[in-house]
Amino acid sequence: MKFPALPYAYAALEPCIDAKTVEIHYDRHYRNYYNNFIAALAKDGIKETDVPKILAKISSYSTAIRNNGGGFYNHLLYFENMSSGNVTMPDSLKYLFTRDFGSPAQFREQFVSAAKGIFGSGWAWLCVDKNGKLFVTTTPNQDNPLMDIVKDQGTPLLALDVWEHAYYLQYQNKRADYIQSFMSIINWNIVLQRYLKR
Ligand code: MN3
Repeated sequence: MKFPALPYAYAALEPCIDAKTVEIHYDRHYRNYYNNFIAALAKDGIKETDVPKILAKISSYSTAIRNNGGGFYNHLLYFENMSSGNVTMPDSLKYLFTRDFGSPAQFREQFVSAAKGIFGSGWAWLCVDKNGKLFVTTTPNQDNPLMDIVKDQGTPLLALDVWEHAYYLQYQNKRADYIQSFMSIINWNIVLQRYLKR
């Protein structure tokens, strides 16, 4: 398992997320989760290398694997589902948002309000459930919707990191502004690909 390359330059998300924040977040926080995950797997002699499979049975693994495996996987999704270009929402996603939330705008409202409502550190998610229905949920710390310990389980399509390290340099306490900026740099093609590949 290699540490994934960042799919764009550090400055690519400016002005929504500044280069220094992306650099520290990717190269220190994310890399630490990756290194600690690999170390925790080795310590417990775990041979399984399929990360979603590990997460799906996280209740039978150590806390170090839960925190760092979650941290690794969540950041993989997060950095991948942002883009420097303005990616327009594919019609098929508009259809799904209309079917399951009422409209793309109503999806957006639910997602933003869920993200704003997280107390402390955590993640906001757009997921798809076993029946193909989309839903919005949140998880604390580095938990995620693949884990067998969370209430709302599903396959993540969109990940938003609301830990302070994701925005504090640029936005300080203004989490709502960071969330609004994030909404304008979503790579909708990746979101759709994840839906189709699930
Ligand atoms: Mn983070």
